[in-house]
Amino acid sequence: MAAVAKPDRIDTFSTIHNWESADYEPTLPVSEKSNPLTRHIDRAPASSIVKMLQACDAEMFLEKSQTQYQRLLSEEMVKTLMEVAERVRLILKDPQDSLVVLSGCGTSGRLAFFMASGFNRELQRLNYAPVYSYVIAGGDRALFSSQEAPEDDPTLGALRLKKVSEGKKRVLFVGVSCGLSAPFVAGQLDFCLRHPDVYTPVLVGFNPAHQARNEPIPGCTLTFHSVVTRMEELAKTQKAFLINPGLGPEAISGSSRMKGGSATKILLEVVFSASFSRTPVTFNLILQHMRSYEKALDFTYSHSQEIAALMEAAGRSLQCGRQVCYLGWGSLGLLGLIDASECKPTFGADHEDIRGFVSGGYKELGNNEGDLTLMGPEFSISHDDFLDGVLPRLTDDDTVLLLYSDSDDIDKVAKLAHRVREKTSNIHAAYHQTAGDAAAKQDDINKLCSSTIIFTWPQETPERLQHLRELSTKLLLNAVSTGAHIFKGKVFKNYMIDLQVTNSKLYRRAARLMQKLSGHSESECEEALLKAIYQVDKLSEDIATCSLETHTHTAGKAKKVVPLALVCLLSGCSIKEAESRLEQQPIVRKAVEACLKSS
Ligand code: S6P
Repeated sequence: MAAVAKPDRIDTFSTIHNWESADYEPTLPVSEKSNPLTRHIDRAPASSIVKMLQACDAEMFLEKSQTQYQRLLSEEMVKTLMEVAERVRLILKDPQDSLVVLSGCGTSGRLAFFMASGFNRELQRLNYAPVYSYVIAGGDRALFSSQEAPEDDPTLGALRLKKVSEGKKRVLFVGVSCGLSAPFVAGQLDFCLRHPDVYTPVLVGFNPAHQARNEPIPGCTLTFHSVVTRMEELAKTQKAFLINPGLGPEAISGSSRMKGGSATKILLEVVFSASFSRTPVTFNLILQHMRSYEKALDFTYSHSQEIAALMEAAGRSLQCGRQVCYLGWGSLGLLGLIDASECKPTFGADHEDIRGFVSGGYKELGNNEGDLTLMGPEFSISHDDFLDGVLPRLTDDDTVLLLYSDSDDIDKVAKLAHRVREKTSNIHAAYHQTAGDAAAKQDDINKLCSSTIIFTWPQETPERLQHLRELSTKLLLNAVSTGAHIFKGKVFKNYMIDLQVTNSKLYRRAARLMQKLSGHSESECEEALLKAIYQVDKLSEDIATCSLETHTHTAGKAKKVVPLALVCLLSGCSIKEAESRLEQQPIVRKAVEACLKSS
């Protein structure tokens, strides 16, 4: 990776201090604040969107400032990573009776699966027994589809953890909740704290401890905050660990799949790789490893023009109601599946809008519950499924992106590229190669594609190289899917305007957004939200007294809840009228803007 220029003049430093200052959106934790860097992302051209994303991602690696926030590269953080790596090392020595469990909800759970299966494969390659397990809220169907409701259930979290670790004498539990907010994870951490003879809890998230969610959890005496406070006490004697650096607000407010997901991947890979190393885990080893991700980030964005062009192509497809398909190989393909599945809760997307397919399908994944194909069309994830179900309908209006590297079977990639090219010229590729190893056959694939981003990486150990390529692919896909939805009008300023309202966190976020945009009171906004959820113009006593769980469950069946609620609130019109306005103006941003102007 050659030295790469930083983005021109999005002034990172002045804006950083802006969000870090005590009076910037003071009631919100960092993970929910809006990022000053992306205030106008909804109106920016693709090239500027990419620059904004780069500047936001670069915030992950900024050194500690004078303020309260720990950073990824803070001394304290690196030391904690060293300690956790040592704990993992103990587990590796005793695979029979020990286990590392990774768990989380949504993207955090998907990455738990991604890393547990990746590191188990690595252990097998080195002739060690596998020691990693994962738990995702909602089970394996949540790996590829949006299942937000189980996130609210702490008892379920604890039960799943208990089940997966049955009979083990020593368990290192790594709970990931970017916002320090998911009750599912709080329940698991609490379970660990109540069984310290077996479990050592590690919490990964990206808010300072005092910003952990303090909202009461129905049917339970815990809050996430109360669990974190107990962990802080135990952390003093290394009976629990907190890995919670501040990364700065997400580019799209609250979208923790972006920086939150990237930092989760970086931190855990650094820890698990260090635990494999034959030499003692040193401060510099950890620090250098983290720095290699920073370089990978800069290197990825050195292709910003090509990323912007891809974003535009994907945006055009979504704007005309067509599809974007990621066709990937190995772990890069899995990242495509993950990116695609996140679009539903974030942008209110249909599962057909952006889809991922991975070579080998379930055979390659090794997930707990095996082949899920029969669960419905969302769970058809192999290239064969793509050839059977999607290819026949492809046109030039659909965008196809191949994700592969020099370690994949290039003949197979070429074969699939030929099949796609017969149906659409709108085929693109992101290809990773190692300097000096360029494959001649890859040229044939290039010729079939209207664009190819070639990432040429310097020589590295194969595992580390793979991790860096994965981060690079994640950043690329996050940029493409976020940008494409911005063009489709699913972002207003830097807020997701058509988010799903399918758990308590999303419900609160939606109500807050409505208050912010409309200036109406909390109760007026919540009333409008409920009317949109239940599709009524007047709230009955029954609805008003239902539990939040019932509201979020019902919201799962409705579409465009937040835009409908906003249009009704701002214009005073009925739900029917709001529906017809949104049908006439499917660019949600414009429909809402029109109401804001006339209100
Ligand atoms: C975020 C994504 C969500 C979150 C999930 C868990 O972009 O859509 O699915 O990953 O809500 O969040 P957290 O804060 O517990 O990691």
